[in-house]
Amino acid sequence: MSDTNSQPKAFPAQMPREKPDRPLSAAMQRWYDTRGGIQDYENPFYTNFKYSRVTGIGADETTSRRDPSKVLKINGKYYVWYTRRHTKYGPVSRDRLHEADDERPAVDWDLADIAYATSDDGFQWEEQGIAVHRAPKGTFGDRSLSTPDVLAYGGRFFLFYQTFTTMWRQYDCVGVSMAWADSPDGPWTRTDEPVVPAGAAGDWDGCAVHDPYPLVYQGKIWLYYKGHPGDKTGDSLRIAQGVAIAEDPFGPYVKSPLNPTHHSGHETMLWPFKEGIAMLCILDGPEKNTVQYAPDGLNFSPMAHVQMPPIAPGPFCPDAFADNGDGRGIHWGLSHINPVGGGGGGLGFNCHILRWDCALSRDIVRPEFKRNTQRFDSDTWFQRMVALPEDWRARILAEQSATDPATILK
Ligand code: AAL
Repeated sequence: MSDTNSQPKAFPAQMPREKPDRPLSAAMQRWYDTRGGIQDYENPFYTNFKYSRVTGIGADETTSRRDPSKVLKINGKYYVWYTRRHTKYGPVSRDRLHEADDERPAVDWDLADIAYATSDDGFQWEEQGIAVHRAPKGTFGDRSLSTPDVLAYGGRFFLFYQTFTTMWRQYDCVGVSMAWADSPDGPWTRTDEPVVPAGAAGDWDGCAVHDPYPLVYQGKIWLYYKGHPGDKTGDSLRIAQGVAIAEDPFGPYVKSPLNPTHHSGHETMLWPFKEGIAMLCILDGPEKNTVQYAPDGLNFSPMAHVQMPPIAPGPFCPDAFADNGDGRGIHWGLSHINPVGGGGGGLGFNCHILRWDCALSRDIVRPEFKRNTQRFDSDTWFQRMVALPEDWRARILAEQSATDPATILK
């Protein structure tokens, strides 16, 4: 029997609200210091994501729909804008990019236009057609328009999107341009000139400005974006995020001296939260799969780890342009996913849009979303991207037999 008197005093079952004055491990200290020592269920930045199929812009044999914008609700209708590709051929595979031509897209978001859809309930959508067409051949923006997001400002609507001219370029190098309209139904006028160009060669965003994402904050337009330098080999910063700020939707957009404002994440998704800006960090970088918060819109810290976040999300964010210092959060949105077996090229490589719901709103209580119940079943573990590829097995067996020493017994 152990002598309880010789044991140090155990940590209490009831978590002290304040950081207790006692020896604490590094993890316990960090929990109190950086996240207030609160559990997921009381953390406003923690959520699960639950997914639903949508109609109208869901899986489609003939058309790719991807990169949905944030969702607006105008006159009782939800609106979303997205990349739409409808080509005779599917994208060529990544190692045969030179085979792309006027009919053969290089990638899924090549030879695309910006389309939009509306919905009464956010589940059943009706595609309304193309909002912004590619420019005529031989002019700026003639190759592809993709990855749009929307700003409502001064009684007008603005769409920002990646604008590819001539051929899709290696490393996805591209800048952003825009179109504007007096109504969300258009007609849209393309400005046909870069509004946020890529940086200079050697800069963190020297090749690409991707995923433009406008919010109104501190009296200005904050256009968050993802940038990358191009050459993805070596030690270069691969993917990071930054912001360019303007007083007028038409610009000029001045890149923040603090850029990159983040080293992690992929497609941008941010929303006003209290006096600051919250963001979902997905897919890439050391802080992937986190929800982050910046009280000043620039200096982000991880507030919660999440599982299986949407990979290309746009939230329903009614106060994205309100700039009232009292962001209410979000509770649903859209994203795209890759097709079954997708990853390569070819016909049938069509991304499609789905819906996600979550609990990141200050106005809706959803305890079910605050519990981590994600214990995935075998379909998940053995899907193509997760299972060990058959042709790796021989190599792994060779490595294993060459290197696995016997267990050291003591
Ligand atoms: C997405 C986005 C941008 C890229 C491509 C289409 O995940 O980051 O939009 O260019 O992939």
